[in-house]
Amino acid sequence: GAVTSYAAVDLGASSGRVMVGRVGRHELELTEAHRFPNRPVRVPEGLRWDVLGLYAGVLDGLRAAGRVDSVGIDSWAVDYGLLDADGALLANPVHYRDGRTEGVAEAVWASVPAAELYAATGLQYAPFNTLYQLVAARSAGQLAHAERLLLIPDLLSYWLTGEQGTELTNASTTQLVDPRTRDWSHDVAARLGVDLSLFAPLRRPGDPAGTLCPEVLRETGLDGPVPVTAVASHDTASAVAAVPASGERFAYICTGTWSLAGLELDAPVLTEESRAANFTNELGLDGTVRYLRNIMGLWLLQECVRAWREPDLGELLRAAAEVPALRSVVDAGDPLFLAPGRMPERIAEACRASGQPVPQSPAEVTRCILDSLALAHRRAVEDAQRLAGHAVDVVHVVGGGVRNALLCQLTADACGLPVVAGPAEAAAFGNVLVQARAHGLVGDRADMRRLLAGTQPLTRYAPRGDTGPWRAAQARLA
Ligand code: LFR
Repeated sequence: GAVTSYAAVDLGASSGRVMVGRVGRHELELTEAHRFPNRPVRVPEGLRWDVLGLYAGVLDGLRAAGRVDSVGIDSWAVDYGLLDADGALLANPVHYRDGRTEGVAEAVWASVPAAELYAATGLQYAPFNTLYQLVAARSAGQLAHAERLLLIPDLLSYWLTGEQGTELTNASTTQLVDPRTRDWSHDVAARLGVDLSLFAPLRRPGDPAGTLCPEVLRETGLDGPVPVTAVASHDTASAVAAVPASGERFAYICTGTWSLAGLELDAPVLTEESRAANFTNELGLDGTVRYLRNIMGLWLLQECVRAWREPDLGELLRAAAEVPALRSVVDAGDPLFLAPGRMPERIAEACRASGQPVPQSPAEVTRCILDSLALAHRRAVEDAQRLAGHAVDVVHVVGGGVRNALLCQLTADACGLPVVAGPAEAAAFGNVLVQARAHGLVGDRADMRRLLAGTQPLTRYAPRGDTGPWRAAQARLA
C-alpha cells in the first residue's frame, strides 16, 4: 500500500529533534533525522530560550529529513515570543523557570479569585502559566510594542511559513481558554485586562498551517510545495495521542523533564476538590481533556547529574537499584524544585526537614528521586481516578522515562497496577500520526493507537509486592 512520510519537529526542554515518520496502513516507523541540545541561557535579565538556535536546529533537521509530505511542530507549553507591528521578534522568549512570575498569581487572584479562575479555565496553579507571565510582562512594560503573541511552536511555524495561528491544545495551557467551550475565556481576559487580540486565530490539530516559504526551501534544499500541518502542538498533547492504549480504562504518565500523570476524559473536572488537588484540564486531540497533574519528573535527576558533572547514567541507575527502597522520599510535586541549581542540596534539605535520613551518595540521592517520582505517580493516578470517577486497570508510561527500567518498575509497584512502557518518542509519534490522519492515512484516535500498539515494541512491568510501604512513605510527607 501507499507509504507517506512526515517530519515531526519535537522540541523538549533539554533537546530538540526532527524525526521522520513513515506511515502506511499497517506500517509505522520513526527515524531520527537530527537531534540538537536545547540549553536555556542565563543573561543578566533572567533565564531565556535560545529560540534562534532552536530554529537553526529545525532548519538543519528539515535539510537532513529530505523529501516529506508534510511538517508538524510540537514543543513544551506556556512560553511565547512577542512580535512587533512588522512581525519581528521583540525579545528572546522567557523560560518558564525564570523567576519573574514570583508573587504574580497572588496579584491576579485579587481580581479574579483562584476558585473562579479554576472554574473558568480548569488550569492547575503553576507560577509559569502564560497568564501570569503576561501579567508580569505587562508590569515590566514589555507589552508596549507587542502586536502579536505566538506560542513557541506557532512562532517556529510562522518563521517557516509566514502564516500565524494559535494551536488549541497549547493555547489551553495559557489559562485563557475555557475547556468546556474549547474557545477563549473572554470573561477572564476582560477582567484581567488581557488583550486577546494579541493572539492569532485558533487552529485545531490537523488544520493546514501554510507551506514552507521560498527562503526556507532554499535554506533546506527542499523542493516545494511542502505543507505544514498543525498538530497537537503541546508536546504532552501529542504524547497522550500516542499512548498505545485500547479502550478507556487507562492512566498515562508522560515522562521526561516533567512527569505528566492523569487521564483522558471527554469533559473537564472543575470541582473545588479538583482544584485543591492541583489537577489541570488541558485540551487534547479531538476535544478530549487531559486531566493530569504536573510532577517535577526527571528534571530532579537531570539537575543532580549536572551538579555531579555528568557521571555515567547507566552505572548510576544500576547502583541506585541496589539502594534499599523508600528510605527517604520528597514531594516530587513541590514547586520548591522548579528553579535550576543546587538540586542535591535541596533534596537533602527536604529529607532533613521531614525528619528522614539524608541520602549521601549519588546512588542514594538517585534512589530517593526515583522512589519519590514513583510515589508521586501513584498519588496522581489514584487521585485522578477518584476525582474524575473514572477507574483504570493499566498505567501507560510514554516518553523518555520509558528507557529508565527502574522508574517503570517502581511506578508499577507504587501504583499496584501493570505498567505498559513505550513508546519513548511518543510526542513525535503523536505529531506524525495527526499529520497522517489529516492526509487521510489513518482513521480516528483508536486507529492511531491500534497502529502504535501493533507496530511498536512495548515493555510490560507487573507490580511486585503490595502497596503498603508506598502508603506508609506517603504518610511521611503528609
Ligand atoms: C512537558 C511540558 C508540560 C508543561 C511544561 C512546561 O514538556 O510541556 O506539559 O507543563 O512542559 O511547558
